[in-house]
Amino acid sequence: SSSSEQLVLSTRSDSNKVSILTLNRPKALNALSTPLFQALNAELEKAEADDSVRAIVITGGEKNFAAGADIKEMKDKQFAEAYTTNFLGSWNKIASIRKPIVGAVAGYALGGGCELAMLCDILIATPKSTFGQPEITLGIIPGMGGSQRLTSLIGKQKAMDMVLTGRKIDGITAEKWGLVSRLTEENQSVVEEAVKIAETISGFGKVAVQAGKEAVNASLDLPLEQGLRLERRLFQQLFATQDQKEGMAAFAEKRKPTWSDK
Ligand code: CO8
Repeated sequence: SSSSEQLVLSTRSDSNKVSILTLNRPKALNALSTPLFQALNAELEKAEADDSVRAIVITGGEKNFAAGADIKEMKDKQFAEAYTTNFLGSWNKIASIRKPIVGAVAGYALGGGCELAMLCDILIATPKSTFGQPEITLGIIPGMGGSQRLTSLIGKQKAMDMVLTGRKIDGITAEKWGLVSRLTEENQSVVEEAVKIAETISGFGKVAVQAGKEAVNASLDLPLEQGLRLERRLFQQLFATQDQKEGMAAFAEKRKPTWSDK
């Protein structure tokens, strides 16, 4: 099929190390239909399995990230069907990817779009982008982590404000509140900035990068003492890697390290 029919476009950065996945339903503002999410999951699995891929960028391009779950698809859904087919259950796939994921948000990141953005490990947005959880205006609530991840990112009072009033915030506010890692400057491409960050990560040793992601994510699930124990174990284990020897030798010898990913 031609690329215009593909719901998720898959390209590579110049170095070939970054897999760039672009949501491609521009006419529906990248509304997240089940087929779109199946396509995204398939591309994520491919990127995870491909040794040449060191980091992943998820974006909707320079116009819109995603205006939410596909309302037209959900409109007539019944409880029994939603429950027995585990509607939205597969949307958790992205949380199991071990390679780092950088999200690039321009335009709307609403509802499921905001939740997809929060599932990225690092998030770049334009100052004018729009984040929100407007589900309440549709008679529902967030269904893909919006009530949980949003609260851990921005705190209860602000999360309640967004979830119960449907309040939308711009990228500048989202960055201030901790929902976004970095904002683009005027005239910068949000996708290019995200790829640059993914390239930076791609330049480090694979084992340490995976351990860093695992350790930070553990803090969201574990009580502090268990999280610290997991961090210490991972830290100690990294002394069994060649990359630790190389990284510290290179520092001592005032040269650039050459990572072996071992
Ligand atoms: N679903 C389906 N179609 C959509 C969606 C959507 N979420 N958002 C926009 N579209 C469609 C519009 O229907 C329209 O199609 P058409 O041209 O055929 O009429 C086209 O995209 C362009 O949209 P608009 O004409 O509305 O564009 P505007 O610039 O006037 O407005 C807005 C942009 C403000 C973003 C507006 O489109 C809007 O309010 N969209 C809905 C936002 C929303 O409520 N999102 C939350 C959805 S619920 C949700 O995500 C639940 C999450 C549950 C778990 C996660 C699952 C993914």
